[in-house]
Amino acid sequence: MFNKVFGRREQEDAVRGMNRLPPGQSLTQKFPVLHYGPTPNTDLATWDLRVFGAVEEEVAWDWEAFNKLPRTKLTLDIHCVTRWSKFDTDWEGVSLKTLVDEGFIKPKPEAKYVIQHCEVGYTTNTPLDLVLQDNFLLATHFDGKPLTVEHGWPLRGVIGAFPDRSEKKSAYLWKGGKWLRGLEFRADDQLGFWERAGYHNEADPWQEQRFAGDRWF
Ligand SMILES: Nc1nc2c(c(=O)[nH]1)N[C@H]1C(S)=C(S)[C@@H](COP(=O)(O)O)O[C@H]1N2
Ligand SMILES: [Mo]
Repeated sequence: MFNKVFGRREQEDAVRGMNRLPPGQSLTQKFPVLHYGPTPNTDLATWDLRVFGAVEEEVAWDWEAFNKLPRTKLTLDIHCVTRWSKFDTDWEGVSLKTLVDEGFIKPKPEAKYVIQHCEVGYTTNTPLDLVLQDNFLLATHFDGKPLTVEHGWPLRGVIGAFPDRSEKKSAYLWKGGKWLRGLEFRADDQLGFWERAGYHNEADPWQEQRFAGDRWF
């Protein structure tokens, strides 16, 4: 939606005016790379996505099978807890909501949380009802192209806000795991990597839920 002739400040003022800039965030025109630890060397020949825990049937899709699942495109505003926000980002991949709605995944009645398990040990936890919203995607593509390795190729979780803010809940971007390999459904919550390190468990950018136990930043 933004013409390249507009500078960063003008774009930031525009999204603020549309109530799309969460408190304490600033607009970036770049796409920062942010993660802890090394970038994995993923081999698609041995890659799979494992769905396990509180589900009626555990499944593991290899890359070919994953790419036959129904696909979704969406545009999101994404917000990193380190205070950058990026607007109108285009993603393509597989919607967890679609997988559940169409019976590809059958959560058990007691399933209330999902842990994303990633290469090299990164995890992040979310309530099931959050990742069953339309604004969470298992993404293979960004901006019409396969993800780059540093942004999570071949598969990452992504959560953000719709440009019209019609989502019910949102979360900072750390709640989307890059290099995703597993989805664990659970009855009880279990803190993920940053959540154990003191980040807020809910992570709503509109409430500035950056760190656990703090109110002001
Ligand atoms: N596997 C993994 N996923 C991760 C992280 C990480 O350290 N490891 N960092 C998270 C954080 S804090 C952010 S802001 C986003 C950054 O995504 P990007 O590098 O594509 O901008 O990835 C999230 N997913
Ligand atoms: Mo982040």
